[in-house]
Amino acid sequence: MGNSFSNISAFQSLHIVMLGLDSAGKTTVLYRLKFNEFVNTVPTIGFNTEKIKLSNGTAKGISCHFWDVGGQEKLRPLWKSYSRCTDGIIYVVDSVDVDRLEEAKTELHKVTKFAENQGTPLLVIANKQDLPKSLPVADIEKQLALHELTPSTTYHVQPACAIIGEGLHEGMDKLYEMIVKRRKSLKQKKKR
Ligand SMILES: Nc1nc2c(ncn2[C@@H]2O[C@H](COP(=O)(O)OP(=O)(O)OP(=O)(O)O)[C@@H](O)[C@H]2O)c(=O)[nH]1
Ligand SMILES: [Mg+2]
Repeated sequence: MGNSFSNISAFQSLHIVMLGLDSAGKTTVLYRLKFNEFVNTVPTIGFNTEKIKLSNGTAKGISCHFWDVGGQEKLRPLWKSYSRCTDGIIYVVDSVDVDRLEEAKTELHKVTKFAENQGTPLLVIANKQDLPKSLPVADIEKQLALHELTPSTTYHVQPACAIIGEGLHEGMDKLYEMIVKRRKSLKQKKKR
């Protein structure tokens, strides 16, 4: 009772959208969180959706409705409607795919500029940290130019390996924390 997160009820579902270039690992993250085990994926044509009750960390017990949208170029026009008015955006990046970091940056900045996404908390998952040539989070943060995002966007960059699930619960805790803070500040603004 009474911790700083208690104003989001365990019965309330958070609406989370997961975006990122094709093959970044979004669907692997989704099923890792859902089943707590590795699930072999195929490229997503369209989207996957799952209701997941978080089972660990400070966000334990919180229900999330995840939308995992395919990242192939032809599917990216869908991102706008799927990210509209969500509680949080997860952006998954392949930490080894250095050649496409610029493309990942351009697509991310597009998403955060949509009017409906202003201020939506952002969790960047720097995925595939198990691979030897993976870039560290500081480099990913720099290459994605996260400091250039609109000032109202709060973000966190989480190193992770979706295959074994490392870093995912820490990342969800951070996202949850940002969502709670945003709700509090919106509530206070309404009161004024
Ligand atoms: N080594 C390693 N491979 C990973 C990791 N996460 C995902 N993969 C692999 O990356 C490939 C793509 O993963 P997906 O989860 O299908 O990628 P996606 O982002 O959903 O791709 P689209 O559906 O095309 O947008 C698969 O072969 C995964 O097994 C990770 O942390 N480490
Ligand atoms: Mg997928």
